[in-house]
Amino acid sequence: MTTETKRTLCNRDCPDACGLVATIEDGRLVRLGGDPDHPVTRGFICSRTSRFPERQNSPERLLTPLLRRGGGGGGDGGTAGGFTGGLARAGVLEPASWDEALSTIADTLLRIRGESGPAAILHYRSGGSLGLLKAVVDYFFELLGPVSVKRGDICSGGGDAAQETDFGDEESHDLFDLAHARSILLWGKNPTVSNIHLLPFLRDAKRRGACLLLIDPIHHKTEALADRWIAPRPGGDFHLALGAAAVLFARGAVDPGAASWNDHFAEFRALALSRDAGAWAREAGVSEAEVGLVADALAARPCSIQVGWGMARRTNGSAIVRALDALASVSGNLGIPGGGVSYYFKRRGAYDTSFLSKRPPRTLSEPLLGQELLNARDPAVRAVWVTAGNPVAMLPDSTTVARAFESREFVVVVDSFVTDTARRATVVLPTTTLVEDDDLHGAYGHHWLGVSTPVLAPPPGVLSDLEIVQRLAAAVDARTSPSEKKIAPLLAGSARDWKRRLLRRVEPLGVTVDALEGGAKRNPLAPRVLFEGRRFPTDTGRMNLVHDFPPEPPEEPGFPLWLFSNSTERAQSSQWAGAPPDLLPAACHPATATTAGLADGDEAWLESALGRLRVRVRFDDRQRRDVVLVPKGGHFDRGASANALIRARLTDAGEGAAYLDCRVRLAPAR
Ligand SMILES: Nc1nc2c(c(=O)[nH]1)N[C@H]1C(S)=C(S)[C@@H](COP(=O)(O)OP(=O)(O)OC[C@H]3O[C@@H](n4cnc5c(=O)[nH]c(N)nc54)[C@H](O)[C@@H]3O)O[C@H]1N2
Ligand SMILES: Nc1nc2c(c(=O)[nH]1)N[C@H]1C(S)=C(S)[C@@H](COP(=O)(O)OP(=O)(O)OC[C@H]3O[C@@H](n4cnc5c(=O)[nH]c(N)nc54)[C@H](O)[C@@H]3O)O[C@H]1N2
Ligand code: SF4
Ligand SMILES: [Mo]
Repeated sequence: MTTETKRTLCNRDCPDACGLVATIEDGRLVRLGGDPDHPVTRGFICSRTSRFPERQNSPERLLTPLLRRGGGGGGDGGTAGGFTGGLARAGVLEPASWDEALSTIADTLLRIRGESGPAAILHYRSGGSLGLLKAVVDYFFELLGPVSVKRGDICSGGGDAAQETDFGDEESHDLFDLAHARSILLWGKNPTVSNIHLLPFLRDAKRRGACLLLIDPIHHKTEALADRWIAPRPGGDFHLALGAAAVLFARGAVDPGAASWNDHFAEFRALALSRDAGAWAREAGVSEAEVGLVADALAARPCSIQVGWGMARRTNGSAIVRALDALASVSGNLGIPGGGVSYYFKRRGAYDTSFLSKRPPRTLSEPLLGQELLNARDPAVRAVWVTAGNPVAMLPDSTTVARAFESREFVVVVDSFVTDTARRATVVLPTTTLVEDDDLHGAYGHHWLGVSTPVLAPPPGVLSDLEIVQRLAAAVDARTSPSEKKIAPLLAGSARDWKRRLLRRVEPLGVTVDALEGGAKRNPLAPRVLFEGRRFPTDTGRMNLVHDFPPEPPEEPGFPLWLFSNSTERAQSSQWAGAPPDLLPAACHPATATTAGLADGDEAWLESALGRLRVRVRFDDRQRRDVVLVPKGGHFDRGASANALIRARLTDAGEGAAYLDCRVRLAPAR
């Protein structure tokens, strides 16, 4: 038996971008662990990726292209048992050769482009891998078209827009800068599940005596780490933040220079003082003492506000993040070590993707994709290509998304598994997994850059996204007239060549492919102290304080509970470690369940105005009585995706998806 260990980097949609150590026995992946030499990974990884060998070695892994054949008859209803309902799309997905699959794709995309123009094709790319080389797939579609692409961002659109509006830029304090914080506000953030490499920094801070507050309507494991847990009503954070600002103004604890580096200071002050702390507390669903605790933490400078990515997925979510930005600013916590309001790290900031022209093609709103696909005109969307995404399970109003995919003339899905989305495709192309990945990475939770290098060669018949578009480009070129510009030469190059090209900006600073192959390097362009001197890249050079009330989501009579569909340690979005639960677990306060006539362990209906799902009730007496919690990322065809209940609605800015403004009720399943 031969055993070897190899290093690579995790490409998953996760803030941590861990260094990985893979153990290979006789060509088979048997273990994945953390790289002890990576400064943030520190030798440990999450449970979902340590269980990745099961996924890598799964018999369900897709190893050959699939092509839908047989137009007549009903839909195939999926390729395995256990699925609810059939598909509207006729025919069956059957194995095909790459030549046949790529010829079919080239012929069809060129025909649709010729008949309806390139905008009739949509390229939808999501976060299955966050590798920077996926930009080459974008490049292919730009050269073929430009085709239609998505607009907005379901993940962080609301928060991104907030920080760009306030600061003129979006970046976070260095992770290691937390060592200077005297207090830390974990605001809508659950690092125990979704950002585990923040935990050692939080524990260090606690050992130094820093105070840690957790602000989240949901009880979760991170509470064990916090000095206090404050549970506002869902979406009540704008009021909580303004309440804390009111306390700071009333105490005279606002930074005396704040008026000089903030625009709209007077308006913000007037807004904060439009109520007293007690009134703000009532509207936020917390006690006045809790508002005081938040103000105390901010006044104990330096205070670092760590903002979760999930919280802004509300119709007032962008305004909430703006209120936190404002709090950090007026309390004097910007531009100093240990302070800041950290949301997103600029993970692409070091890389040069200027080969993309940024020509604006036709765009469709990502959070509204189902309706947008069904309604687009001049031209209608006839073909969709999906890279690294599972929109049928993961986008809101997934029933409409499913219908939209089933009714497109031509759908290509590139994935390593037959997902809810792939099941609706006309062609499915098998691609590499995270241990076969060959790419370049940044992180949205720290400043370290790295490369993934295949620890295993992909199985025969499996190609990377890069190889797929390179081969498809050749097939397209062979079919276009000699006078038409050829695409393939522009996409040529190995993964390593493309890494080098993307590293052009930081190469002179010592960040080369070779260097990254030796271990992660800090992004040399990332500042040590953000907004030093309190200068901001806005038009005025000053920070822009929020001063308007955000909209409140409409009430939905008959649906008294708020549905949370939060990250779970058992899954990476729709990719489960091990089998997904047969029945979606729904956690709620015992009183909430008994009011609906339900006992612990009962099967129940979870109903929204959009539809219903069968769930299993789990009592949790630490939760608020107005919430129900299910995991993010269940399977749509198994009747286990929360997104079948969630309306497709935009956040107040940034075209994010307001997943969390979902009102539901529980009812006995009879
Ligand atoms: N294990 C695991 N880790 C993941 C992922 C995964 O699927 N599984 N997904 C990855 C991805 S794509 C992303 S974007 C990140 C997401 O990372 P997070 O932002 O940490 O994830 P969420 O669980 O969506 O939300 C975080 C917390 O925000 C809270 N929250 C919701 N609404 C409110 C509110 O109104 N006020 C307050 N104060 N808090 C609120 C939720 O209750 C939750 O505890 O995680 C990444 N990491
Ligand atoms: N209800 C609810 N819904 C949510 C959220 C929520 O909190 N609640 N969170 C939202 C958020 S934050 C996000 S980011 C989205 C995530 O939504 P998606 O990005 O669609 O996430 P995944 O389910 O991980 O699907 C990614 C797919 O990519 C495939 N893949 C992996 N690596 C590669 C690769 O190298 N190439 C290709 N071609 N495919 C690959 C995987 O097998 C997987 O099927 O979900 C959103 N949906
Ligand atoms: S998913 Fe996140 S925590 Fe898990 S190994 Fe990958 S980067 Fe690390
Ligand atoms: Mo995300």
